[in-house]
Amino acid sequence: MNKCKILLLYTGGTIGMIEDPETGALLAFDFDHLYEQIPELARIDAQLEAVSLDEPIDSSDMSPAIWKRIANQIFESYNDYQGFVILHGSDTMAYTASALSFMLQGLKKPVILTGSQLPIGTIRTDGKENLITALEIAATSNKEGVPLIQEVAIYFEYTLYRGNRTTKVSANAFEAFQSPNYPLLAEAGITIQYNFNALFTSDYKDLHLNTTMDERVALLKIFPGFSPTVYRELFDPSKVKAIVLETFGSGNAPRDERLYKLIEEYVKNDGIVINVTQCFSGSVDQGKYANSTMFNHLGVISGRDITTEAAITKIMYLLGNSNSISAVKEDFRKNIVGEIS
Ligand code: ASN
Repeated sequence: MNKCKILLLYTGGTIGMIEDPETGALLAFDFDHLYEQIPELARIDAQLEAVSLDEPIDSSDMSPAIWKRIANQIFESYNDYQGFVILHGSDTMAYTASALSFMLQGLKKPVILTGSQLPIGTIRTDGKENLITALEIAATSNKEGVPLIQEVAIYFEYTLYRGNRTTKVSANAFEAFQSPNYPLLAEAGITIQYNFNALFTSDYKDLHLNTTMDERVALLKIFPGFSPTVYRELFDPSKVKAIVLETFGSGNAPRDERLYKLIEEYVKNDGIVINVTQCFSGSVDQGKYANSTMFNHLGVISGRDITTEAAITKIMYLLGNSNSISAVKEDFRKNIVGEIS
């Protein structure tokens, strides 16, 4: 029987890093190093092919330009593989997973990001298990040969998450990710238990590629003592097309006349403001408290239970693909790829 083919894309991250002998700092290393460290890869029940970014990066250097390269690579080789595994640093993995979910719509095959907290060469590395199980999940199909996972997902520490619902929660723990507002897609124990009801399936017949992202977006976190005048420059729609505002609790902000006026003027001139919560879990509910009713009057869009990572990449994607501000606003409210309830 023919083994299924999986494409492994190596972008960098701790998984492939080694210590600089002079400074002790971790540096991204080339892909051969990774292969040498995991001889088990040769025993995986799938035919593995690998490609690497020309220069592997710490994921802190991730950018929309690299998202575009990754998405193009998957789109161009889509028919040749049963699934795709992306090795990626954990720091910005949730952003990349979110961005790819918007760029590649209509997936009928898995795109699974994984990485590690400890380099693959270290004895207690989490990288081996993460990579081997991610590959196994990417190679899994049902009795009819249809891939089980048909979306962008993150596999980390025995757990498979919807990519655009995840957030990095720990810089140290092996359990680096969580998906606070959406159930787990699968858990790996002795067997891999899939949560079939939680898996995404697209209505599209074919894969659609849209890689244009508008980077003229900003992220602003409210805090007690927040002084709106400090941010006056930011509320300039000729420079900043959209602002994701991280507010308190269910979407509340100080009842400050200066903030009200800034947003009012900005929205009147076609700026878009999206309200997301600073809380780890739960949802924005504009109008629940008096301190959020102003957002409804101002035409601020409720991000409901979307993650900040998904909100940023979704608005970049929508602005990149439409010139109509009203269409962008309308589309932001919609659930496009399972990113919002
Ligand atoms: N700095 C690393 C990265 O994101 C962290 C990691 O992969 N654990 O590339």
